Amino acid sequence: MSIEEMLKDAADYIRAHDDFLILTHVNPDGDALGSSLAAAHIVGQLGKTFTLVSDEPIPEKFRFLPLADRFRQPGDVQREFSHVLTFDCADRKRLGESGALATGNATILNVDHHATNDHFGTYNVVDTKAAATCEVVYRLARVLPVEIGKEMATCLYTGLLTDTGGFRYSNTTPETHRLAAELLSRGVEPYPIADRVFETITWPRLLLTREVLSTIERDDSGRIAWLCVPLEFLHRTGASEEDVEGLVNYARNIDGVEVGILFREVPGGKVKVSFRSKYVVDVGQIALAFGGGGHARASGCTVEWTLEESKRQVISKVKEVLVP
Ligand SMILES: [Mn+2]
Repeated sequence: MSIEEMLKDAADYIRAHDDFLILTHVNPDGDALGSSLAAAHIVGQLGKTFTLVSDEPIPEKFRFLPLADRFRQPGDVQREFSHVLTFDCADRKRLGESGALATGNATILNVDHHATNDHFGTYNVVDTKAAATCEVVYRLARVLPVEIGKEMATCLYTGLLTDTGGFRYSNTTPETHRLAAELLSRGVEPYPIADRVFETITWPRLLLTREVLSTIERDDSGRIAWLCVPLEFLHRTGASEEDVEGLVNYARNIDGVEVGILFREVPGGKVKVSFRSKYVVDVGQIALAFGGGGHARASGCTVEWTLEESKRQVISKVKEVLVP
């Protein structure tokens, strides 16, 4: 089925139903929030009701997004839904606890751009060529059609901006810039968005960065570098989980490094691993090998080892891929 046909089916599905549960992945990023909030604007414009749910509170830097205050956490929602829309989520497990708010026989529309998406929906609009899920949601808005005003455009632009790292990553195409231009022409103000999502840094985050940088190591070849975030770092600096976001780039950005990794201890004896690569290594596949997923240049997984054992296992796997 072509993307156009999938979009048409998705549009028919939305038009035919009401009372939607809108979900995205755990630890939502700019694209997860931008795409699900743009969908909330779409559904609202069609005169339908929606309930937005996310496992975690919305990160402070994304609270400016129009309708962000409508997000609830699973514990605040005392009912189930039979019509569900999911965004930027590659598999059902990534929905976290929020996924349990869907009835057993719920109809799910899965809108995404991850290559590792397993088409878990009843309807699936998965465009792996799209730079961001927001790009797919924009096309859905055009197909329905609904008016794309400044508020919806702001949500879409934020996802496009963050998933392309400010239009710098390899997923940036002429289409990405054309869409950005289109959204700007609908009233989006690029400077305050970029200032909030990229430039502004809280004091706890700066303190955390200082600690995390002190853990930097690299392998003998200088092509793999990694950072660690033991639980105590968060306690000591007063930083929150969202403050860890993006720190992996310090490892990736080192001259000569192909793969940057960040190991973050989480409660329950688990370690979250984030991967970033530059040109050759498909870190989406590496993450998949450890039960995670993502993109070729950015991915992640959660393993149930100590910090030390996680480093040993994961780095040895990356070495295998890097030095055939
Ligand atoms: Mn995305």
